[in-house]
Amino acid sequence: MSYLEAKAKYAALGVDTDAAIERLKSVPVALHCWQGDDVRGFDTDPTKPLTGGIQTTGNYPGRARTPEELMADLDLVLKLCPGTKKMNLHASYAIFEDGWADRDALEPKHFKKWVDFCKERGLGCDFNPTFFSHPKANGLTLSHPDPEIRKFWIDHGKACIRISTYLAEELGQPCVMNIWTGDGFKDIPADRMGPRVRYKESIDEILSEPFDFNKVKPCVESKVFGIGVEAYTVGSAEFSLSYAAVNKDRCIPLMDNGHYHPTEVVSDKIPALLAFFPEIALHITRPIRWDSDHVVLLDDETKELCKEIVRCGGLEGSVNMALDYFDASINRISAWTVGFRNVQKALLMALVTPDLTAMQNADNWTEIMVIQEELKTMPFGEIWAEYCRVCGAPVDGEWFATVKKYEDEVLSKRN
Ligand code: RNT
Ligand code: ZN
Repeated sequence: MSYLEAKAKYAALGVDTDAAIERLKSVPVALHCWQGDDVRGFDTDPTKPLTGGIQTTGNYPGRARTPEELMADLDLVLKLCPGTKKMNLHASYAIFEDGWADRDALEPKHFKKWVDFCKERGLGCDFNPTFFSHPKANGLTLSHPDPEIRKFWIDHGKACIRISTYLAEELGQPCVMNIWTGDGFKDIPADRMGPRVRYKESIDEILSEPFDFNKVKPCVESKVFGIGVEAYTVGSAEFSLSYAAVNKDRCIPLMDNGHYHPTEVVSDKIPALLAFFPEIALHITRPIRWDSDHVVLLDDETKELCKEIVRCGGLEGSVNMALDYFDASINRISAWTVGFRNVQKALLMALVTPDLTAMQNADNWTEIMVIQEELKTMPFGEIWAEYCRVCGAPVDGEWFATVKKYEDEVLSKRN
């Protein structure tokens, strides 16, 4: 079957596939730099383990060890993925050209090379303060009872606001700045309230750093639990959502679909939040039994998530999309590419799904079921292939050989 034949099939359902392709092409999705090096970054000892309740597992050869290697790897991923990409950096990816600086002393100049990278490729850039993998991040950061430790991390947050402003201004696109900490306890706390009050006050202080909300979009990301912090998470769902609701003029809520109880789904939470917030942010990942951060697949929940984004008008700017996963057990370029392409696929699939709202309102559930089931065997692959061609990206079946070649020629030479 050709694209034209597939297009006609969708047209019979009232779907304009050309318009869907055209729409998706310009929607930015943020690509996380941290898949390339197992979330190690460049500012601390790379032999030290990740802390803060997150973990990468696996030891596949070829991890990027330097900014140059990470950028080269990213370049290949950018080429292999259709659609509009935006970079997503962590503060720990600072590049020190004239001496190391600790997290509380980071400056825009430490991200100049990333700005050059983004400019040359026409990319915007999102940003994340890094409240983990650091000697001062031992269990608690922004909610720590010691005012000096708290101040260190507040200063880090403020530095990150200034860096986010720099990224937004240099690149001419808003910078989503996500605040996530792994603050929490392994076992039943004696005091659940204290850390939360301190966390709230610390975020207040960070956000007292002046910024333009049209350029810098601070988010708070919630979490249910992390490895080593199983009993209590300071920035729980209720805490983070309430914080964002009360501070709507300068903060937006971020949902990571690995951060909820296993039967909860973020797809359903998107319209719930958009009924109250003009803007939300997402970390798209794949949890297996816990926040395992596996590569995003084209599974039912990814499709449903993207369907809600599209249905709720999220492509018009109310949903800031970012990927967030890290698998160290497979080729990292492939991990990045499969996940990014899958999000694009799920979004395109949603765009070529007929809107059945009128049927729902007429209580026509029988027909909704019939159509939804039949949609599953529509020739979507042809629409996807056309999208890849329009974007100048390889179609399915055409990109993996490039990754293999890069593995042989470049990645396998790293130790
Ligand atoms: C951790 C959060 C957080 C991180 C990144 C590296 O559970 O999902 O977003 O994955 O900031
Ligand atoms: Zn996340």
